[in-house]
Amino acid sequence: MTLELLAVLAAVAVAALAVAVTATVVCRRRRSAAPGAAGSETAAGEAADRVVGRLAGRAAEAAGGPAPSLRDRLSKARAAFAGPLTALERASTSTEAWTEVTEALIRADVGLATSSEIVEAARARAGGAGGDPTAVKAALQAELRERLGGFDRSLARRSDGACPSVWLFVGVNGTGKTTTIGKLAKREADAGAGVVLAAGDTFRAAAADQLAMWAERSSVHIVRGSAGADPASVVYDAVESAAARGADLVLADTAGRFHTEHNLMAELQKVRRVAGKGSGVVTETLLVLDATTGQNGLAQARQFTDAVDVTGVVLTKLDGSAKGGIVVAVQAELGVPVKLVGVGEQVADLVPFDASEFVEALFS
Ligand SMILES: Nc1nc2c(ncn2[C@@H]2O[C@H](COP(=O)(O)OP(=O)(O)O)[C@@H](O)[C@H]2O)c(=O)[nH]1
Ligand SMILES: [Mg+2]
Repeated sequence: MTLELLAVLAAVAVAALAVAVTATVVCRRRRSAAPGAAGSETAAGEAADRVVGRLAGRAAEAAGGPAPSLRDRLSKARAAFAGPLTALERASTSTEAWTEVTEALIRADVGLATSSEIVEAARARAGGAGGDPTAVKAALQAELRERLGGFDRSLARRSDGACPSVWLFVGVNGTGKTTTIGKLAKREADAGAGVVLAAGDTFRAAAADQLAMWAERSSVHIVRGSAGADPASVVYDAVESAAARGADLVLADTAGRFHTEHNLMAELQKVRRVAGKGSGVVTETLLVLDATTGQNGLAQARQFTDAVDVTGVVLTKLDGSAKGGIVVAVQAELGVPVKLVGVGEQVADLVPFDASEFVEALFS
C-alpha cells in the first residue's frame, strides 16, 4: 500500500516536472524561432513582405477569394494624391504643379513644414531630370521613402530567453486597441507563440467581453477582472498567469478614457510600472492612433508619448482615410516608428508597415 502510494506520488512528480520543463523549453524554442530580432531595414522589409503575403493568403482562404491588396485598401489616400500627381506629370517642373503637390501633402496630413521640406528636397533631387515626368515622380517617391525609412519596426521580445514579454496597448477610446490586440493574438498564435490577453480596460464592462470574443476566436487565454477592477492588477495577474503557463507574450489592453485626462495618464503609468514588476518585461508600449483623426490625433498622441515610453505606433483605419500622410507626420513629429497599420476590421487586416510598399501603394 505504502509502496503503491509512493509509486503514484513519484509518477505525479515526474509528470509535473516534465510539464514544467516542457513549458520552459517551449517558451525558449518559440523565442529563438520568433521573427522580429532587430535587423536592417531591408531585412525587416523582407520579413514584412513575407508576413503581408501570408496574411493576404489567409484572408483569401477565409473569404474564398483573393484578398484586396494594400493598394486597394489605400484607395482613399491614393485618390488624394492622384490629381496633383497628374498635374506634376503634365507640367513637371512648373512651380504651380509643385505647389499643388505641396497642398496635396498638407491635405493628406503630412504637416505644413514637413510637406514643404519634402517638396523642396524632391525638386532639388529632380533638378537634373530635365522635366521628365517619370523622374520627377520618382524623386518625390524617393524623398518620401527616405523620410519614412531608417526605423527598426520589429516588435521586440525579451532578449534574456525567458518569458513572457509584455506588449502594452495605449490610446484614446475607439482608436482600435482591442481590435488590434485581437488581430495580433491570432497572428502570433498562428506563428506558434503562446499568447495571453490581459483585459486591462476595466472602465467599460463591455470592453472585456469584446476582448474575450477575440480570445475565443484565436483560442488564447484571457485574464479579466471584475468591472471597475484595478487595471494594473489585472495586467499583473495576466503576466503571472502567462509565466505559469510558459506563454511567450502578454497583449495588454488598457482603457482609453478615465475620469479625467490626468487620471488616465497616471493610470497608464501605473499599469506600465506594474506590468514589469513581476515575471514579465514590457518590451513594447504601442500607441494606437486612428488615421482618420489626422493632425488632431497627433495632438492627443503627444500626451501619451509624454506620459509613457511609447516604442511604436499602430495606425488604424488607414483603409477609410484620405489622410495617409499622417504616417509621415507621426514619425517626423513624434520620433516613433509606425510599426503596424490597420486596414480593415477583419482579423487579417493588420499589416506590418513597410515604407517602400506604402509609398508604392500611394502612387500606383
Ligand atoms: N475600418 C477599420 N476599422 C477599424 C480598424 N481597427 C479598428 N476598427 C474599428 O474601430 C472601432 C473601435 O475599435 P476598438 O478596438 O473597439 O477601439 P478601442 O476603444 O481603442 O479598443 C471598431 O468598430 C473596430 O472594428 C481598421 O484598421 N479599419
Ligand atoms: Mg477597447
